[in-house]
Amino acid sequence: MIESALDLRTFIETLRQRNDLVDVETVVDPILEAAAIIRRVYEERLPAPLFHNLTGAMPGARLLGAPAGLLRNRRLAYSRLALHFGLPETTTAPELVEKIRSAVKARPIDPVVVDTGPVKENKWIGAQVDLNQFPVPLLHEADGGRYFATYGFHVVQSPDGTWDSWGIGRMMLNGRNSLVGPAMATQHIGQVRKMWTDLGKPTPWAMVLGAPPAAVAVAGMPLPTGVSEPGYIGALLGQGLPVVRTETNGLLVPANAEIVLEGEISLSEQAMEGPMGEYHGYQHHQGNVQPVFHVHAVTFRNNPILPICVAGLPPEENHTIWGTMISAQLLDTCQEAGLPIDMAWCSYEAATCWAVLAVDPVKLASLNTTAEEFVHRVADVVFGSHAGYLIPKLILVGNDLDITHIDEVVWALATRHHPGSDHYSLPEVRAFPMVPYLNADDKQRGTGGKAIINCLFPEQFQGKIRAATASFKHSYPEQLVNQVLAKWQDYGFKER
Ligand SMILES: Cc1cc2nc3c(=O)[nH]c(=O)nc-3n(C[C@H](O)[C@H](O)[C@H](O)COP(=O)(O)O)c2cc1C
Ligand SMILES: [Mn+2]
Repeated sequence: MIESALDLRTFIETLRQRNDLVDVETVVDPILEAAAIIRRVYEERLPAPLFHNLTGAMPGARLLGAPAGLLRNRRLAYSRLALHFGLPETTTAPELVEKIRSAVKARPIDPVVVDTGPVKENKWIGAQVDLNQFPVPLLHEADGGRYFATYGFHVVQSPDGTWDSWGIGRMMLNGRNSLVGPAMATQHIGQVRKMWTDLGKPTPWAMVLGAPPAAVAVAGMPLPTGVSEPGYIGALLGQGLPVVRTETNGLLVPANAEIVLEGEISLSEQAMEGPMGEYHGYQHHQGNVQPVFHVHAVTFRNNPILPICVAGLPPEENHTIWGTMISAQLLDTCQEAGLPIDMAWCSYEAATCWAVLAVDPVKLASLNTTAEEFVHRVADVVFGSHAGYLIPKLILVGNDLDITHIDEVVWALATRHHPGSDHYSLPEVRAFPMVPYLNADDKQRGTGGKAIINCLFPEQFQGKIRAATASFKHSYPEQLVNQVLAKWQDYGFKER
């Protein structure tokens, strides 16, 4: 199954064999119609659509929707996401987080440079470039333009060649050979761009679409500054990713990507971008000016497949990919700092606007700390990190709960959190400006809107419990629980 992590077409074939893909042969308009279908697919948790016939696009060009959408069957809910990492269909959320985090500890494996690959099957250089030939979708009626990239990643390199940064970022069409999109100063693309700008040069840049699924997922992971995503992808897969050089600027890109755009981020040219329906579930009314990206060459596979994410209400890839990758990174950051955290999870239902941290109460008690002191330590560690900066709210709960089950988190919030003493608002902490509830003041100051919501009972800081849980798992002797499970069908129930 590792082949599915390494190649989008193998990934698609695996989904097809699992009946988790619909080949849409009917003519579909990339202007709104494809996106509306994909939106319904996310919300109803249906198989991923592969559109084969798109109005206005060159023959053979295809769109893939909901590449990491969830499934309706609870046992298989994460299977499309898990396939990005070559993991089995029944992989659980904690198993996903553990797999992703395990690579943080592994030695990076550099990509392997090969002479050529499928991405070189077609080449447009200079004046041949015409992005309009691809089925560039309009994703929401109120969007400011058509989005070429919603599930592709930027490739940039620091001028000294020591840091390769691969990061997912949206890109709106700005004509036949240019795009426009954010390069936020706090994201690595913005940091690398500043290094080039300080030298007075435009940033050499490429955008990879239809990359190996594991590579896309890692490009959506806020690894610490200076860490190169390609080496991390190698560590995750246990082998170096095959890469080729671009035609014009010497950057390295996956050899079997579907489409690679290459060129530069202009030094100072800007254009209007957006608005776009976004990950938090809202559509703002106005766009912003953003840097222009010039495309000097395009290489692509025959019958190229452009994967897209139609952002909005969960669950879509900003939750299933971004949220899961952030969860793994937060867990690692907490454990590296010696915090007694067993698990971290950005509940998909919270649209990547909160993370839940599961605290080991035994280790917590051994720290001999107070709630106030502990909360501020967690805030320093998490909100001070590259990944934690993106998340506005943290919820602390005991590890007796499975924090990947939203019903257990809701129960803890309702029953363990004292609104008078357990809510910590942190007005001085740096704000992530995309958070929708921030007000004009917060945005002006660049701080505020962050909180820690403590759902640990005061006794837990002294190693005591206030009350035990009344449930199937907690209220009966273990031996009886096992016996009941073993005899489940004998009682007359159909399933265990
Ligand atoms: C589907 C998807 C879309 C995303 N879109 C954007 C985006 O438009 N802008 C952005 O800054 N981050 C976006 N992200 C999040 C970044 O990819 C993520 O924060 C990543 O860590 C950025 O790379 P960096 O940490 O190397 O800066 C998106 C993530 C996913 C999974
Ligand atoms: Mn990075």
